[in-house]
Amino acid sequence: MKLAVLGPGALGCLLAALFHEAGADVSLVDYRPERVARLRLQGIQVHTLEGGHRVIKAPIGLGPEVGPCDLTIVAVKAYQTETAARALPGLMSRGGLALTLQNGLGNLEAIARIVGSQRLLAGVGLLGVTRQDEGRIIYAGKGVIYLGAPAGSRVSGMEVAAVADLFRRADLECQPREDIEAVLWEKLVINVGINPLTALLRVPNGVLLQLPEAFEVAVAAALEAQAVAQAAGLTLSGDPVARLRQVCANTAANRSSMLQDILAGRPTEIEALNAQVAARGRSLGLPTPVNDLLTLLLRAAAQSAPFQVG
Ligand code: KPL
Repeated sequence: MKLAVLGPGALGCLLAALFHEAGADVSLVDYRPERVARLRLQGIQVHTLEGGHRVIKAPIGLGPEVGPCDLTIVAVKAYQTETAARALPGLMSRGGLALTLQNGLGNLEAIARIVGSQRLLAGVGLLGVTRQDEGRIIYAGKGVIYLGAPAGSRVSGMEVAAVADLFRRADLECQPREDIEAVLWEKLVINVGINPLTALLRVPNGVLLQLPEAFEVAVAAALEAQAVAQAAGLTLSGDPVARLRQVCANTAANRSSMLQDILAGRPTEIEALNAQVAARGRSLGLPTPVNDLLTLLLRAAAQSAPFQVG
């Protein structure tokens, strides 16, 4: 099976490196020729928390150089999905699959607008991986990847199982799920609580447990998201507040992806997270004042960067 991983961020680099090490026919795909040249030269550098360090020379190329693949994994930030999806028609072979392993909502729809929904897969990754620099990542913790065929997809259970096997051969725990949309929402419920609060307050995830007011806001955002999911007909498992607490504790030292984006001056994924909850709540007649406000604050935080003092 020929694979492409679209996007040389933290997750994209990790997947390309692990698939390559497992002997898969994989290429990391980027759209910037200068970065492709640099990454080819330096390889993907994977660091672990235990001090491990390896350099993996997985093939890296522009979309047209890589050509049609049986499976293309979309691993770009949510705000890049529209642009990245334009490479998919050239990367998906006839009958090829596209799998989004991105945060938030709206990615499936953006990809389906370009290549349709029949050959789409959705996934949720709970891996701890951080981008340190171009092509340099810290693989902080193994975690499970859930995969499934979302609404509108015609991908069969056997095909999902084959993709899950591919991940397992690359030493990645992977479980097929029939309720993948609920799984996407379960992660979203956590992200809409932790990500904006840690980004606004510039604290690691675990600190939210020591700041009662901040945690209260995170809980309120998560509960609104849970209510929207339920109103949309999804059944989410577990208690969202307990899960929020557990994720803050389990990832205590982690800088959330949104905090990393803010610190690096990059756009954030607020539009795929809290803004999606707010928009979907609005269309269901469900008020989401906390998600509305967090969306505005994160947009304002991004706009205020050039004017900040100190
Ligand atoms: O998914 C995450 C993110 O940072 O985007 C969490 C689970 C909050 C871990 O940092």
